[in-house]
Amino acid sequence: MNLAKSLSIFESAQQLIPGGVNSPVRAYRTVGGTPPHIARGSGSSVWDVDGNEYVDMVLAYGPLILGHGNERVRAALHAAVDGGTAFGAPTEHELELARTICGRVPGCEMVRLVNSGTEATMSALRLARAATGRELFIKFNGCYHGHGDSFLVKAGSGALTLGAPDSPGVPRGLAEQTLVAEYNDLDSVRTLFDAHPGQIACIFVEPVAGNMGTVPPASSFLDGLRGLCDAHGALLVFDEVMTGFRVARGGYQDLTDVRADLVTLGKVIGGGLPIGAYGGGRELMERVSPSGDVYQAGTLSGNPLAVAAGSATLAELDEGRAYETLEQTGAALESGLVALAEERGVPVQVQRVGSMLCLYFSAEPVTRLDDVTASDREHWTRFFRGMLANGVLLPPSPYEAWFLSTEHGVALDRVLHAAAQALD
Ligand code: HOZ
Repeated sequence: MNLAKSLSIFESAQQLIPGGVNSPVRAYRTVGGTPPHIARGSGSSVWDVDGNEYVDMVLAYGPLILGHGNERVRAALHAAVDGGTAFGAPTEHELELARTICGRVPGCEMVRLVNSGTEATMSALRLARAATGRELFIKFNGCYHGHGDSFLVKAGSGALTLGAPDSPGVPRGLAEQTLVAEYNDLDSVRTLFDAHPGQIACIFVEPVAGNMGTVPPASSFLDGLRGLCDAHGALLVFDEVMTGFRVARGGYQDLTDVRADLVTLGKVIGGGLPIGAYGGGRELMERVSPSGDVYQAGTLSGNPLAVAAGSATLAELDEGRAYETLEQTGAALESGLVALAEERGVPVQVQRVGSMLCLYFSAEPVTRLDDVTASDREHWTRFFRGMLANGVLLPPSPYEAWFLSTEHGVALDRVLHAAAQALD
């Protein structure tokens, strides 16, 4: 595969941008080789600057649920650009997006728009601390909630990929306020509550862990967290930056009876533009400034372009059979991958929730970070390279979820053909 132009850009970029990239895993440090520098995308495909085409399973790490260049999203963006790109003043379109979010996410009576998932989680944590008057909180080993200081403790995603789940630069005093439990292990959560009675503000959890691959919650896990929060006066925060509007119309809460006190969102609600949001019950959200005393602000929050792309994306998802299509494509990919691996006698786990999934080289189901790190990473790297050589772009890390869009049905044969080569 010719990547000459990508290589030349990458070499120059490394002189001006740390590692040559604006987010760490993009640098391909753990998989080796030159990251293809992308020139354009359409539907399920992207093309790099050397003209190579790939089926895109990265999809901007989740936002592009409609694929690249959806017509409705493009039209909404053109109209927004023509009307003005930022005002630092409220707009009617923000209200429309807030109405859509609150109309679909269970328990979300009010929502505040911010600029990224990281901002959403930082703000939700501040709110939870203020509302409970407590400072400690629980997160799970291998979960990732953006790069806010409090969350860079046993973090997943790029931090885990690059071997820095606990980052230097996070003040020790702050990191000590972050308690870490094991995903899918209620006893580890119970132990923390027992050790810190009356001091834990909230539990932050990805209802499907998507930053150590794809790890679904065990059947009683989320319910158990709800019970523990209620018993100890703590809040339950679902980080749905990844799962929100992806796994179902109202996010993961549509797939469970468990209700969170606060939900953080991002990715899909911006349709590929920078956005984040946090929402919850009215009483809690009214603590946010200026209705309340919990300060949080942003020059570009509720940005007209992001709001337009997000509203168009959510409107498009509501038409036709978007979630059924995503489920069918996901199920076909899952069964295809499993069959290919079985034919070759390669032990794999394909773990999937709707249109997010991950393939682990492991004989056993993956339920927590230890299982993830015990899977065969060298085999995964060979597989990644084989997929790339055969025209399929996966996230360059065994700890990131793969994503599908409503446009990926037509690309399934290409993905499975590549997988057959990559597994040989
Ligand atoms: N939340 C994204 C997926 N884990 C992050 C992507 C990135 O680190 O660039």
